[in-house]
Formats: sequence, C-alpha cells, structure tokens
Amino acid sequence: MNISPGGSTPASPEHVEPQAIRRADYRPPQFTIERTDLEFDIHPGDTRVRAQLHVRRAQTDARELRLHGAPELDLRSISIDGRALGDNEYRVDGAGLSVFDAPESFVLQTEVQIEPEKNTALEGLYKSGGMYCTQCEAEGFRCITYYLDQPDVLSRFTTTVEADAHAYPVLLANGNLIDEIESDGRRRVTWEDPFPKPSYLFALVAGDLAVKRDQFVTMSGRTVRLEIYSEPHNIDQCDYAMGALQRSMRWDEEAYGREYDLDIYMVVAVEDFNMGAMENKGLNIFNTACVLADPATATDAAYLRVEAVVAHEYFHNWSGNRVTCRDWFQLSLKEGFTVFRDSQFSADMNAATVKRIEDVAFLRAVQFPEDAGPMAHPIRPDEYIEINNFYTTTVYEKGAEVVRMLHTLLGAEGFRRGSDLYFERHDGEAATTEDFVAAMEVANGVELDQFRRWYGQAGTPLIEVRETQMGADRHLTIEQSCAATPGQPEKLPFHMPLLLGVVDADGTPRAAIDAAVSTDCRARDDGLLIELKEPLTEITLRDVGEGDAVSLLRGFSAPVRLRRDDTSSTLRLLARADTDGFSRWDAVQLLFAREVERLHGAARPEVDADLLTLVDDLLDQALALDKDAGEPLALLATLLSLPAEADLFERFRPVDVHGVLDARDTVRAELAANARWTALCERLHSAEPYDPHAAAIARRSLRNLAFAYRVHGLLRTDPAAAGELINEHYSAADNLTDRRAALAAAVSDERVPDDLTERLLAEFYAAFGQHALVADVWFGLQATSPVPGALARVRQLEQHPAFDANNPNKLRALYGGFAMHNHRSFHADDSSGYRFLRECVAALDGRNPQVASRLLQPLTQWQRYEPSRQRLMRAELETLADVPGLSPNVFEVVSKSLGAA
Ligand code: HT7
Ligand code: ZN
Repeated sequence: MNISPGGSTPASPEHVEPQAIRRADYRPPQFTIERTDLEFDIHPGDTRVRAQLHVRRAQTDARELRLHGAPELDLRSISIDGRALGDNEYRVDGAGLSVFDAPESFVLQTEVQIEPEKNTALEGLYKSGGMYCTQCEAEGFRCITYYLDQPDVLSRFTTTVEADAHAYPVLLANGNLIDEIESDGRRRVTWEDPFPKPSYLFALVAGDLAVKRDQFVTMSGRTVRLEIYSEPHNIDQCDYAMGALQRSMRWDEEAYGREYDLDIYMVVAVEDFNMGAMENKGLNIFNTACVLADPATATDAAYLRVEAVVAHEYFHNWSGNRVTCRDWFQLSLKEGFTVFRDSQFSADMNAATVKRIEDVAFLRAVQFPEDAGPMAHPIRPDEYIEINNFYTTTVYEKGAEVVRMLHTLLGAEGFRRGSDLYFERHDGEAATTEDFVAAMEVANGVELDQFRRWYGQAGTPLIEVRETQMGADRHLTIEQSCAATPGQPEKLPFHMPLLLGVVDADGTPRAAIDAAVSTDCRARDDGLLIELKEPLTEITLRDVGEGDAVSLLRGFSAPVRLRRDDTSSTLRLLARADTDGFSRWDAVQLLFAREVERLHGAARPEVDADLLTLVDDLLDQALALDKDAGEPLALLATLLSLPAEADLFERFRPVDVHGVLDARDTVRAELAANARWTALCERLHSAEPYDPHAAAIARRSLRNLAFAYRVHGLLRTDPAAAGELINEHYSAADNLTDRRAALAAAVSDERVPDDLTERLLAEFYAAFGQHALVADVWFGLQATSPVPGALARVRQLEQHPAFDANNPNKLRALYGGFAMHNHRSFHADDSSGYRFLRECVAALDGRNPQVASRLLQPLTQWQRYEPSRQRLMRAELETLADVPGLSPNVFEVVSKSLGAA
C-alpha cells in the first residue's frame, strides 16, 4: 500500500522543464533537524527506512515544513509526535513532502519502502554485486528517505541496520558502533555519529565483506582503528591503501595540524560507483579502482591514484566534513581546497615536479577547454540545473589552482595561519568560499578584494608578454585579458602571482634578479614573485642581455594561458638549464607543439634539426643518470614525451583533427629514429621485483617511454622485429605497468603484426581478465587503439561477457576510452563515432544519468572543430535533445552546448 500522495497528485516528471537553481536565491533553512534516528530493515525487494527526525523551527514565520524526497519513495506511514497525520495535513509530490502546519519543535516519524536492487543510477541506497551501499552526495539522501537534504542542515545521526545475518554479516554506518545483536537469522547493529553532519555525508554498507585491519596513533596519543573492507577476493589488494591512509593521517597532522576525531576510520571498496570515492564521515566508500592495488592488477599510475584518492578523502574529514559547505555553489570550498591539499601530499610523497607537471597538463587538456566552452562557469557557479554536472575540473582543479595562488601570495606560513583560522572559526559549520578568503585575509592582515574575482569570473585569463631589449636591460610589458564566457561578456583584471627567473645565455640560472617593477614584487629562493593586478604591468630586468632567457610563469604560478614572442633558442635554453622543472617541461612542450603546427600541412615534413639536437641532449642527460636517480629520471620522461593529442588541439582553431594527428605522428617518427632509445631502454632495465616507490616508478616511466619510441622506430624499418620487441617486453614483465606498456605498443599501430596483437590481448585476458579492474584496462586499450576499425571492435566488445553496461568503470573504459581518447576513430569523417556516442548516451540516460551526462562531454566541444565537423557533431546533439524524457543531467549539458539554455 502506498499512502502518498496525501492531498494532491504528483506532476509527471517527464513533462516538467528542469529549472535553474540560483546562488542569489539562497536562504537559510526554515527548519533544522537536531537529531536523526534511522532504521533500515533490509529485505531484498522490500527495504524499509524508518526515520525519526527531531525538527525545530529556525525562522519564526515558518509554518510549512518542506522535505526533499525522490519520486521512488513509497511512503508507508507518517506521524508527528506519535500521531498519524491525516490526508489534509501533508502532501507528497514528485520532489518531496510538505507538512502544512508544523509545530515549533517535534518528532516527525516516517516509514518508506525503497528498492535498492532496482537502483541503477547508483544514487541513494543501491546494490553493487552482493552488497548494499550508499552514495548521498550531492542529493542522493532524498532517494533514501524524506529529509532536508541540503548541506546547511547539520544533524546528529544514529543509524540502525538490520539484515539477513548470513548474507550480510557486515553492517556499517557512520560513527561508532554502539549496539549489535543477532536473533532469528537477522543481524541488527546500531551506529552513532557524535559529529553533526549534513545528509550528503551519510553512509551505510551491508554485505559479506572481508576486512584488513590496522591502526594509527594520533599526535595526541589516541589510537584510531583503521579498517578497509572489500569483497573477499579483493582483500589482498588493500595493503597499499592502508599504508597510504596512515601516511595521509600523519601528513595532515604535520602539514595542517589536523588530527582525526573518531575512534574508527573505515573504507569500503565497491565495484559499481559513479565517481572515484566518497568522504562519508568515518565510512568512506571507494570505487575499487581507487583502493585496490597489487603489482599484477594496478599500474604505477593506479598506485599513485590510490594514494592520492585515499589522501583526498581522508583530508575531507577537515576540509569538507568538520567544515562543510553552506550550499552547493560553494562546492569548490571543500573540493578546490582538498585537491590542493592532496596535490601537496602527493608532491611530498613522490616526484614533486612531475606531480606539478601532470596537474598542469590535466588542467590544460580538460579544464581550459571547459572554461572556453558552453559549460564554462566560475569556480563558484551562479546557477545550475543539475548539481551533479558541476563536479567539474573547474570546481576541482581550477579551484585548487586558486587556493594554490593564495598559498603562493601569502607564503607557506601565511597560508597555514589562514587555514588554522578558517578551521578554528568554522569548525562544525557550513561555510562559504567567502569565509575561506576572509580567514586568509584576517590571519595575514592583507586585503584580497581583487583576488576574490577568481571565485566569480569564469574563463582562462590570457597573459601576453612582450620583451624588448633596451641596452643591457630587458623590458617586459605584461598584459592580462580574459575572453567573454556565457553570461559574462566583460571581465575585470585578476590579481595573480607571476613567478619569474632568468637563465643566462651560458646556461647559468641567475641567483638574484635586479628589477624595476610597476607593481608589488619580492625576491624568493625560486625567483622573483610579481603580483599582477593591472591590465598592464611593466618590468625592467637589469643586466639581462640578448642571449639570456626569461623564465616566465615558473611552477605555473597562475592558471593562465601564456603568450610570448620568444624565440626557439630561448625555449631551448630554458629546456636545458632552467632550475624550475615545470618551466623546462613547458619550454619543450611548446617547442614540440610549434613543430607540430609548422609541419601541419607543410609540403616537406622535415623535423627541425635544433629540436632533434635538444632531444639528443636530453637523452644524453638521461643516459648519464643512475637508474635509481628517481625524480630527475621522472622529469626527463615528461620532457621527452610529446604533448598529448588533446593538448595540441588546444593550440589550433579550428582543429583539423586528422591533420594535427598526422603532424604529431611525423614528429614522433623522427624522434623514434634516435638510436639512443635502445641504449636507454637497456640501461634502465632492472631485475629487481616490482616496487611502487617513487624511484622505481621514475625508472619504469622513462624505460617504457624509451620502449614505445623504440617500437615506433622499428615499425618503420622492420615490423617483425618491432613485434619481437613487444613480445619480449610483454613476456619479461612482472607487473601491470610493463605489461600494459607492451600491450599499448601492440595496439598502437597497424604495422604491428596482427596475430601478435591478437595473441597478446588474448593471453592477457586469459591470465588476468578475472580481475575486473584489469579487464577495464583491456577494454580501454582496445577502445583507444588508433588502428582503423576501432569502432567495430568497441561494438564487439559491448557483447563481451565481461562488459557490464551498468558498471561505470566499464562504461568509462569502453565508451569513455573511445570518445575521449581515440581521436582518430571518434572523429571519423562519416560521423559514425559521434552517432555511436549519442546512441550510448541516450540508452544509458534512463539507467544512470550522472554517467550519461559525463560521457557526453566530447560532443559538447563541437565549436573547436572545422565547420563541416561542427555540423555533424551538432546534429547528434540535436537528435539527443529530441529524445523524450531526458534526465535533467543530460538536458542541461545538451541544451547549454546547443546554446539553448
Ligand atoms: N565528494 C565526492 C564527490 C561526489 C561523488 C562521489 C561518488 C559518487 C558520486 C559523487 N558525487 C559527488 C568525491 C570527492 O570529491 O571527494
Ligand atoms: Zn573531494
């Protein structure tokens, strides 16, 4: 029986045009929920959720209590202070429940029936394999029960879970375990979380799980129990995550003075998960891809990801949970700050410069296009239709860059003073980005008014630098501007740090810089820090002659595009000799990119001799290093890598996809002809067993790069020998990183003998395909293969028994791999790639709108391409827009990218 909808009929969700929610409309809650007591009675097909909400009026004129609730909730009973409500006292509709005349303070009791087994959207309570688990951020709690499902309502939760004792012996929720009993084959446990929290941090898990246990002694001497749960067959892959968790806990104490607060910290690994992981209070839930790691099932990149995500979720305990967000427009308050914190941590644990380079490469390849496209938004957006569409690289990664700039401007100590004050002032509160900036200001006695523009203005600023030689001095004019973005035609100048240095013509980095600057500036160990504020800044660098090179934007001190009229010789000097690793990498990348530009459409595709000499020099530097040298090897691996295809597309307007890829292939072929790759590959060989530490990762990254170039060199002259080399590399591998490198080479070129590629793929699947995450690697490699026929292969793989169209990791590996990383096939001239993606998204939208709208992203970038291609891409978006009953998620992305919203 369903006692809803009370007095009225719910509107059919298909016919309601999704409405935008605006930041300016924020109002404090009318009611608060002081205590939340939940009881889950889990029966497959009939799960009941009983909620007792201790509600108090927060605004004197409030009468109607409006609770959020998804249309799937089946209300079975409702009462206030023990009295059942009559039909005229409440109403249920498609978005929630209203209690018309709510008293000042009362206990609202509801019981709903839900069906987690049918929940394919993976929001709320759902089933992943044999286990029940939850995902409540951002608005999933309303799929579990009627509630004030908004982050500014903080409540103390007690959670009782009851389920079949045999099938679900492990029953977890937030906080500390306070009761457990078993009778009549049912197990019943109660958890109490002493920290008030918003509903998005609620979590529950029920399953037959194995556990890995350890502990951590905090800086004040408390012992915290640490538990990582997974399905039994994965439990041996949880040791690395446990170590990463302990390192994170120690680091947060040392770097930020933050100590863990509960007596237990639990992590649960689940296979079906929409994102990477979730920081629920005391009970993190992780995508298996971000927690499991062993040499056979995780690449080096996966190990680093596990370490970073474990740290990220742990750091949220302070930046997110103890201090949470007032509303979802403030998302970057917790995400930008926490990404910044996890990047500092990863830099401290591993090769710091390479971490910085990877972060910048990702920002440029993904966030810059977003900031220049139809979905561009400030890190603190002004409106959204579907909040899940705003978990973006802008909010996360650009948000982290904004926090990093504060760190640069205030210095490490000033920043720490600011973060201490922020945590002290707002502990236990729902805060805003404004509160964060204000704490930084007050703690440092500075004024950051102009800096605040970073929170409100979208778009990537452009910094244009003109250099003029004036006798013995170099004069720089630095202009900043920012192009219009949707809804923001005009931009005001930003306040940003620009870190610069000088390298003398003979390759000596300048220790001290003598400069006259039209704005605030100060000398630091790593260069001269200039605070850009005006549209135009003038700098005179004394005693900087013709052949000396100015290193601009060291460490990528601000998230900007830099345009400079420098010569190739300046870039080569910086590439060889700058003290700043990022700046060296940036110089080489620019040289490569300019070469691709020059060769694009050139009559004679001959690669510049000076560029090849630079590569020779870098290879000589690599050959001179010890194979355990660590960071310098890792840096050389990044210096010697060609810009990613997506990075190169950023440099062309319009993008001639196939022409750019052809030019990139020409440069790669020329680099691959260098005989030093063979020597390097051999020199970096190691007989040591697999080790996931920084020095070993550095060695493997350069060795596998050398191997890939070697294969490409041989493919031109002797494909059979190239095949032999691939086969050897595969057979000698004792870990997934090397095995994957061999397979990537096997699928990378049509000249690799077919039978070898097929044999290796089959052997790999037979040996490791039973591990879901390795199967994802296998799907991904084939989906991204530039060899003709990739789409047919992807269609075949959709039918493979290991492919599961409801598992986000599989969808990302196969569809995401194809649409985001297989530029040759996705951009096939006959539009087949675009059509395929549109069909996938349309089919998926009804089952999992969050993943569907994310997968759609490559089509939304249509403005970047030539007009004929734009038409084809738009046509698919238009077809999708006509599909009846689109989710708000896909509706928002489609309509904004067609310019209709
Ligand atoms: N705070 C979390 C963001 C999130 C999420 C996680 C899993 C599934 C759906 C989700 N929606 C939002 C993860 C984080 O940034 O730490
Ligand atoms: Zn986060």
